[in-house]
Amino acid sequence: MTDIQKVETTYDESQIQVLEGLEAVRKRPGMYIGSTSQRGLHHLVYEIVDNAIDEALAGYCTHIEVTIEKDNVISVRDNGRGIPVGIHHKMGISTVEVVYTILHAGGKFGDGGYKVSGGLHGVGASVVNALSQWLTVDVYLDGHVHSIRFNRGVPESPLHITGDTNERGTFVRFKADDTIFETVEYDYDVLLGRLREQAFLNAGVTITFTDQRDDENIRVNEMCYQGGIREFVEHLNRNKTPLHPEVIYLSAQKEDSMAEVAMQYNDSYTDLILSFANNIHTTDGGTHESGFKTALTRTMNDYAHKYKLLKDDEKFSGEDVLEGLTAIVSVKLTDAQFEGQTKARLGNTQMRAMVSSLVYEKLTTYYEENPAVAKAIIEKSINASRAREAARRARDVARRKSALETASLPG
Ligand code: TSJ
Repeated sequence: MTDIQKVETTYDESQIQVLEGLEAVRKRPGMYIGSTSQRGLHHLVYEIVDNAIDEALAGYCTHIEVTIEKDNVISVRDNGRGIPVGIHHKMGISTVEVVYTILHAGGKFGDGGYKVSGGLHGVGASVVNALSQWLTVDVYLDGHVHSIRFNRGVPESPLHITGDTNERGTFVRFKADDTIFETVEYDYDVLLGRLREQAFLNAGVTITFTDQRDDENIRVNEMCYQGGIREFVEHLNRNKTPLHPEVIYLSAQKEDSMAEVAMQYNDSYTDLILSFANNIHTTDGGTHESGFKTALTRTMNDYAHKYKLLKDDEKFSGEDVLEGLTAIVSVKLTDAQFEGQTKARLGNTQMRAMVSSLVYEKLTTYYEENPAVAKAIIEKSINASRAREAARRARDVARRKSALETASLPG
C-alpha cells in the first residue's frame, strides 16, 4: 500500500467517527454544554475563548479579541502561535480539522476530566462546531492565511491557503444553530462578566470585548489586569469600605500545580469567597476552598491566642473569621477532577493540603509582619464572635421563657 492510499484510508475511517461524534453532540447537546438555554449558548463562547486563554497561559498570546457581530455572530481572535496547520499524523487530516471535528474525551458535563493549559487544545471546539450553523477558522501562520469552513460541523473542504499575512494567530467565527438553541441572542453583560473574570484570573492578558449588534450603541471593553486576582478582590470590594488598605496576596507553586489567594476584609457582615480551578469557577467549592477556610480559622485562632486577644477557652468559629471577607482562591493543576451534579466542585485531595499549608504558613507570616492589619482583622472576628454569642444567649433566654410559659399553662 502506498503512503497516499494509507492517508486516504485513515481519512475515510476518521470521517465516519467524526460524523458519529458530531451527531452525538447534536442529539444530546445538554450533555456537553449543560443546556440549550441562553446559558448553554454562552458556553459556546467560553469554550472557544478558553482555547485562546490556554495559549496565553502557555506564554504565546497576549491579546484576545471577542466580538458579538451583527446577527449574533461571535468572533474570537488571538495573537498566539496559530493552531498547527500540518497534517495530523494519526488522523491524516489537518490538526485544525482534528480540533474541530473530533470529540475529545470528557466534556465538562460529560464524565468529568477536563484537560487544561498546555495540554490538549480545543477540548470544546468540536462541540461548538457541532452546534453551530456554520463556523470558520483562519490560522495566520508562516506568512499565509489558512482557512476552513464547517456547516453544522461538516467541513466544506479541507484546510487551504486563502491569502498572505505577516500576522500570527487564530481567528474563529461562528453562528450558533437556531434549530438547537432556544435563543441565539447573547447577553453582553453576562459575557462581559465572565470575560472580566478571565482577565483577572490571567494577569497581564488583554481581552477586548466588543458588541457591534447595534450601530447606535457599539460597546467596547478592554480589560487587562497586571495585578491579577488582587485586582479582582479590589473590584469586588469597590463599593465597600476596606478594613485594611492592601489586598493580602499569598501564592505557592509545586511541580505541576499552583495555588494563589487574594483577600481583603471590609466593614460589611457578609462574605464573598470565589474559588477557581484551572480558571473554572467552582461554585460548589471543593478541596481548595475548604483548605482555605480551615487554614484561615486556624491562623486567626493561633494569632489571637498568641497575642492574648482571645482567652484560652475562647475560639473563633469558621463563620466568625469569614464575616466581611472578600477572597479569591485560584488553583491550577493537571488532571483536575470536578465532582457533583453540576461538576462545579473540585475533588482533588492534594489541593486541600496545598492551599491550607499555603494559607497557614504565609498568612501567619503576613500577620507577624503587618500587626496593624492583623489587629483590624482580629477585631472584626471578635465582634462577629461576640454578636453570635449574644444571639445564642438571647435565643436560650427566649426558649427558657417559652418553656416556662408552656409548663404553667392551665390544664
Ligand atoms: F480550539 C480552538 F480552535 F477553539 C481555538 C484555538 C480557538 C481560538 C480562538 C484559539 C485557539 C488557539 C490554539 N490559539 N492558539 C492555539 N495554539 C495551538 O493550538 C498550538 C500552537 C502551537 C503549538 C506547538 O506546540 O507548536 C501547540 C499548540 C497547542
